[in-house]
Amino acid sequence: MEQQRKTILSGMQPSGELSIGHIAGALRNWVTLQHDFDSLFCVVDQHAITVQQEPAKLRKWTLDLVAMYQAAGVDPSKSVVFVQSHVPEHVQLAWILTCLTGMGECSRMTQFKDKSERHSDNINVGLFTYPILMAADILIYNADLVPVGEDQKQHLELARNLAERFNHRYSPTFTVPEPYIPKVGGRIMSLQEPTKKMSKSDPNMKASIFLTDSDDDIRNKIRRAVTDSGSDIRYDEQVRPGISNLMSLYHIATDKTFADIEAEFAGSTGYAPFKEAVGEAVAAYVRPIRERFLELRADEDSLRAIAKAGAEQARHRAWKVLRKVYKKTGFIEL
Ligand code: ATP
Ligand code: LTN
Repeated sequence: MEQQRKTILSGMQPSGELSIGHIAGALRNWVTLQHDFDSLFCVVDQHAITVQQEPAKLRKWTLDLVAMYQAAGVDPSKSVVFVQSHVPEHVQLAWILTCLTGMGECSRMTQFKDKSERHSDNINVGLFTYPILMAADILIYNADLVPVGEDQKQHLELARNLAERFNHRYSPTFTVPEPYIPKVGGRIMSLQEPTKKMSKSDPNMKASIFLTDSDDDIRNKIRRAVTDSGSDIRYDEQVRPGISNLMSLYHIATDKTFADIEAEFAGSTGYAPFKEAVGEAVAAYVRPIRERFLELRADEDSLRAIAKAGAEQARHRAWKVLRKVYKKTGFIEL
């Protein structure tokens, strides 16, 4: 008998345009893993409203992500692609998990601390409890593995604790999920401040390479990337965060190892030839993704149809788990 495949789930917020960081940290792995896992990929619009969003932009970015997932290689005939708000069971489970979470557990979250500093005019309760909704996204499908960037590790830890806590308090119910974080590219840094994560919400457009950037934009941004003093190409995240970040991008775009890259540029004078090569390689890597995105994005009916079919499949699965959880919690059946 065929063994049941393990499940993966991941998601991204429709809160801006995706960058090469999203590909490096997450999407690349989704695409590879979808062949061997039962896969669900979600556009987490309910997470996005933890910071203020313009409704029209939120709608646009949600469909952008449905298209971008596919442009990067997610195949909706293999993977379930859906929008979080179409599957209300996530929020329903989140409430139960909220009642199992200590205040201290949420206040320790570094993303909460960062975002509440950046959005000090809107420190809402949703921003605080956000990791509990993320835990619900994962646990409601009994995901085994969650492919994400490094910044999500702490949130995953909470999901694991909540799964164990529920299982212990009631009876074994949830799979305890494992994070799946790439060794290289788990944290792509800003091109302007290489000690800070590259982020879609960075107001400095030169800091991020967006997947819709033109070849020239990409070459120029990499040419102007802030690099460290020195002139040789050597990987050292601590001492040379700028060059190391560009080496990671070069690795993502070409699959060359750090040793190959160091050998390729050994003896070259200054950073310019290296930056040219990185610019060219990243432009060539992003080009087909951008072209495919533009093609897919032009057909909104298809994107909506994919999201609808995905939501139907996701709801079917989510409801089965939620029903069990409701029963164990002591809610009487309607
Ligand atoms: P941002 O701060 O850029 O708006 P985010 O991290 O809040 O982004 P999401 O869109 O939810 O946004 O991130 C989706 C996935 O992409 C997560 O798994 C996250 O870890 C990963 N990711 C985002 N930025 C990077 C990066 N610079 N390097 C590696 N992975 C990243
Ligand atoms: N918290 C993540 C987005 C996210 C997610 C998820 C990732 C929400 N729910 C479930 C993986 C699995 C972020 O901010 N990047």
